[in-house]
Amino acid sequence: MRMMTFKAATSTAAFAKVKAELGEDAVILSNKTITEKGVKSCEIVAAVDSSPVSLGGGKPQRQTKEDYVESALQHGTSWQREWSQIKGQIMQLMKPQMDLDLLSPKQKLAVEYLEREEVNETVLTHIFCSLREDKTRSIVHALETMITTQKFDAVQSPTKFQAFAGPGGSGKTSTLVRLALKEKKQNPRARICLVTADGGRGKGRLVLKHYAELSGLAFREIITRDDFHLLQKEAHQFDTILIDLPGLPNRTNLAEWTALYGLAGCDDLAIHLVLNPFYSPRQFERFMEKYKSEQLASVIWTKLDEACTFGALLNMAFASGLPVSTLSYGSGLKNSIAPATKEMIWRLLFMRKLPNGDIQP
Ligand SMILES: Nc1nc2c(ncn2[C@@H]2O[C@H](COP(=O)(O)OP(=O)(O)OP(=O)(O)O)[C@@H](O)[C@H]2O)c(=O)[nH]1
Ligand SMILES: [Mg+2]
Repeated sequence: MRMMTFKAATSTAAFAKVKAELGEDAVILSNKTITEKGVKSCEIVAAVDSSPVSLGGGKPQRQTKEDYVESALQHGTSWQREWSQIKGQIMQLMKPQMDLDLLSPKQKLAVEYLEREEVNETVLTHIFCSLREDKTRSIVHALETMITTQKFDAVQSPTKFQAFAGPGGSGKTSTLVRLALKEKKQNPRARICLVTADGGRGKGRLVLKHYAELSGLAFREIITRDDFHLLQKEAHQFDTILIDLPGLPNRTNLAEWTALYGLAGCDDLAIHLVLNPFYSPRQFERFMEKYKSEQLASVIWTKLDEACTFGALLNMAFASGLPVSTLSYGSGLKNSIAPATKEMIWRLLFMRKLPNGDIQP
């Protein structure tokens, strides 16, 4: 057993060091906040079984380029990739049966349109099957059950903690600030607390602190799990607590992160996934895996004004089953966000019309 102590400004940074040094199999033995010269930081003690990996024992052999390729082919196919290969093969088998001439001309046109809008094959197959049952069925009817919307209403929500997760730069901090300011405007007496868990990254923290001070909102910081426990203790003072999560390091997934900071066991927490429509299909697959969590409550789509197609909204809704709560379509904090409705999503999909009425080229 090899045991090591790691110190960093935040748990995220300390955890990244654990993974880099001890690898994926490291076990966390303790995780606490320490204060040195008045500055709070995180200390993690982690251990890993140090028995030799090589079956042959002795000195590990130097790997050649061929070894790397061989090893990638042998071990790189995680169950995800295998599943996506199987899915691809099923789709290939389905394709000859997906004869669009079996649909009415109007239905065929709609399916072809959605294909151009980058709706993926899984979703198209589902739509095709639904339309084939009834030649008079409209495309909107077929799509109706595939996507749901749910307004983000933090103050009215029975869930006190609302966290925002998503890839780096997707618009988490801006969305949180926009929603907080909107809530405050609608309900000036609402007791709103803004929380940054983005300690290591100066910008998001400063933005939140600035808007909290400007709008008379409370501001807190989570550096380690102790801070989240403290926040839970004072939660009764607030109507809603909005938490800005950091973009997670490459190898860390949301479940690991929430476990590390003590958020995972909190049943008073909803996490909203902030995404942009223009990521590649492979990236979406990766995000599905990285951000998988039972605490996920909705998807927030941002940067709609920078997208050319909107098929991703449908693909994600179908794959995750999550409702869409909010749409954002501008870089400013004002007039750039709207609660999602199905009509807005149909207009995005079929007319490329943003919630403010602008048409995307
Ligand atoms: N065009 C456009 N820009 C947006 C939108 N939402 C956010 N942005 C911009 O995207 C950039 C990143 O936004 P942030 O809110 O800082 O993103 P983040 O996810 O918090 O980023 P990290 O904390 O670094 O992971 C900023 O310049 C925002 O102004 C949007 O809907 N449209
Ligand atoms: Mg941020």
